[in-house]
Amino acid sequence: MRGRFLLAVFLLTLVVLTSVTGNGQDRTLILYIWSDYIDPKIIKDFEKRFQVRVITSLYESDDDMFAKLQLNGTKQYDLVVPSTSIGKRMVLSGLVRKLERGKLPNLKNLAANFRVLPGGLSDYLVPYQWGTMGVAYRTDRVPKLERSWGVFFDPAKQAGPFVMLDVPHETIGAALRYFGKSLNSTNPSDLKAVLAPLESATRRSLGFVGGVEAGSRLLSGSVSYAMAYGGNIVKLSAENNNLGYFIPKEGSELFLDTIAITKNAPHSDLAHAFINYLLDPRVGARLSNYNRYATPNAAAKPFIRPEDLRNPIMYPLEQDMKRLELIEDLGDAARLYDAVWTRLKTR
Ligand code: N2P
Repeated sequence: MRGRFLLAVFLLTLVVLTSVTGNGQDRTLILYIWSDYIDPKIIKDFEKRFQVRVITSLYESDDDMFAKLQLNGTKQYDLVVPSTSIGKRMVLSGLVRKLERGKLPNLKNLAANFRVLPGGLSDYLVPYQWGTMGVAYRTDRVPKLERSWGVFFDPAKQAGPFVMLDVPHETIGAALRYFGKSLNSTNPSDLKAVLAPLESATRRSLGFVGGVEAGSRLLSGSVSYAMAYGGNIVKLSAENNNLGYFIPKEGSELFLDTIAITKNAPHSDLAHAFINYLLDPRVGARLSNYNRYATPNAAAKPFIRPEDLRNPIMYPLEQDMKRLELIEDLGDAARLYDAVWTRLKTR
């Protein structure tokens, strides 16, 4: 009798405990994110404050993340950080879930121009960071590097060893801009036209690498220039003052990365709590102060390093803005890019 009573008390305690720890969800949160894209201190503080453990898993391109999520990853991860250039496909493929706005009161901190994303995407994606892709180079080696994508795509303009980004839309997009096309072109003849120059660049390059690796290659000096993400180069400049970065005269890419909750997130409540935490003004500032990418969070601006707000690599000047094009979702035309990519990878 006594044993049964104790068992009942034990079970009741268990029920009460699980309900206060969040709808039966265990206290773990699994974040799948681009490498080197969050201040580890943000994670530690969140863990402490919410009494949870955050597990991070890393990727180097939206394409890799998308493929992994399609392979049952929506149960494996709670949060992902897709660029809007793949956001629509993620929604249409059922990889992310609708946000519960009531759990995200800090959405009000977003700057007005980031509050509503086109195509109803704001129901799923929350702006995380924004920035540019361009050319990073060693100022001690190629101080006069021509401000043109030609340094990759025209053999006569090559000025030393280089690497390109291991991300189809970005690298093919750069070639499209060099030939005066939109980096979001879905016209098969544009893609056909850039194939040979891309093949030539691939042969002459030291290969395709992720953004973080591109930075390391520049630091080590194994390449003189590379396609790279601006914020990453600002960050590395603290270690080496021989790094430069520019937006080629033919124009380049502007990106908006977001954070989203996977369709079958095992810890959806915590995932909402994490997004809301990131949107706090001070936490949002910490994110940009670490990553050196621009913030979409208006309330975070007062806490951002003043010299960063003046840094044209992070917040492009008007003249650069004019040459930047938002990288957009290619939809079904992504297949055209994949076909080019396969040709480059299977030479
Ligand atoms: C972070 C890379 C930025 C991602 N390491 C660009 N979409």
